[in-house]
Amino acid sequence: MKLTAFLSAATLVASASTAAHAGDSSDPIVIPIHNWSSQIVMSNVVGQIFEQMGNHVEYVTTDSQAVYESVRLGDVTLEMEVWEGAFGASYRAALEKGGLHDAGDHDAVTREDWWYPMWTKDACPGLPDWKALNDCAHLFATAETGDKGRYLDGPVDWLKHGKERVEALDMNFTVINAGSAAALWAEIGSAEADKRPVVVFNWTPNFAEAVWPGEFVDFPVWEEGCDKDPAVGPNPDALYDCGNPTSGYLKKAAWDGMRDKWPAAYCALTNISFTNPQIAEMAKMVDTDEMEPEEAAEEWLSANQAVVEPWITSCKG
Ligand code: TMO
Repeated sequence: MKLTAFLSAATLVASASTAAHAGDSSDPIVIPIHNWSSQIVMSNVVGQIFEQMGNHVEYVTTDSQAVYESVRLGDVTLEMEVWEGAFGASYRAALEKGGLHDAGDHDAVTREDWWYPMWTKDACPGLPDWKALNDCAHLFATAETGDKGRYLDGPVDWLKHGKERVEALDMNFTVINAGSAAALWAEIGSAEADKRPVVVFNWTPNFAEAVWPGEFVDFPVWEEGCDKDPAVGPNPDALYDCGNPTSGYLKKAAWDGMRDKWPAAYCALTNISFTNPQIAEMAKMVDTDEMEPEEAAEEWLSANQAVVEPWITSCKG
């Protein structure tokens, strides 16, 4: 295996030892898996790094909002993708209660919001302004939404507050939640043949930007407190009357106990940082190339040895 060759070449695995890092517990590090591809691949990449360091790893599929409570309680050890737009509120709520902490930012800058493939703009040239979108709502009407436009939001656990935003800004749209990320790509794909205008939830970094050129809708600029204080944002009586942050963070979060229980793995976690292109590539391997996430993670690791090595060499327990 290329990965094994790399790791032994880098002398990351102590010769005949199964526990290369004597300081780390032999209990499994519990890594949560959610319902979008980059998170699944990245979590497997990090799990495989930990295993090569001599740790045991267990993956659990969890709700992407409830996970912050699980990390806080130590039932889950970490979270690799804390997206500011989707999860900032749940993450902050857990931080306030105590038990988890910020394990550092990825290099990546993120955005999650209403998005359209570029052909949509031909039919609605005032885009990306949200008021222009609203004036074009009839272009997005379907049998399901009557005379309102259809906005296909993400799965409910990403909690985009799409319905609240539509109300707060008095928009002529009906918000429909997709059952899965795949339903979003199917919606864009089926609109492509006849260049039908569509507006769906999307994010960056993601594989989609390499497949369908497009733009995010510009909503009233995000201000801190827009989800907590009605006075923040253009509608003085409503929450969620702002877009999501346009240059959001992507954080790692860790259970407070991780530092003492698995010090070497924790050290590596704090060093790990993925870029926008790396994350888009991880998503592409699954969503475009149709690889299994574990396999994508192995391939990503073997192709990125030089990236990974500095994250772990300083962390040999
Ligand atoms: C949480 N997500 C990256 C899918 O917006």
